[in-house]
Amino acid sequence: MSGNGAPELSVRDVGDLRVAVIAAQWHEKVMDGLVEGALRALRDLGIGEPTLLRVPGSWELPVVAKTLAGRGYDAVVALGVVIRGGTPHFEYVCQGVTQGLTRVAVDTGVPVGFGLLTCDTEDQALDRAGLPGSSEDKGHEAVTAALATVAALRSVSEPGR
Ligand code: RBF
Repeated sequence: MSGNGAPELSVRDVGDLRVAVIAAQWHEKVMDGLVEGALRALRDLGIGEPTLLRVPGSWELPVVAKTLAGRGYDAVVALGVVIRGGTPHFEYVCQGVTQGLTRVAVDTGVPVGFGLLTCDTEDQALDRAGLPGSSEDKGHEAVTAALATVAALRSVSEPGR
């Protein structure tokens, strides 16, 4: 799956939202890019004081996302990087995290931005990390998508406005 075809989202009137960003710590340089992209997106959207929480690895993202979703955040954004190694761990970690984050969003109704990179190589991950020279900025995209989803849900919960 490539990033080709990603939409240009326009998100407005979200400056009042409470947003939490959860970031794993494996693959530091890539994570630095993802976190910076996410925080830049939040600044651009007028969200001045997001919560940023660091967790050890991507595996820990769902449990923290679920807890924060239950504490009144309007959106949670999960960032992590998993690089394929020589063991089957890659598949297990990616599936567990993906299914866990899906469950959090669907079970709680709180949009979860999916900023988990699952890559064969570190170079691929760097190319998606929003760093100088990267072709994609997945941290920024994950924030924008989560807030666009909150805005979409708001528009149906207040019909006619
Ligand atoms: N966490 C990541 O965020 N990215 C990785 O690439 C990654 N690779 C791992 C490979 C193995 C073999 C194991 C056991 C764990 C890995 N983790 C990785 C850590 C995982 O997300 C979690 O933090 C730890 O397993 C502790 O629960």
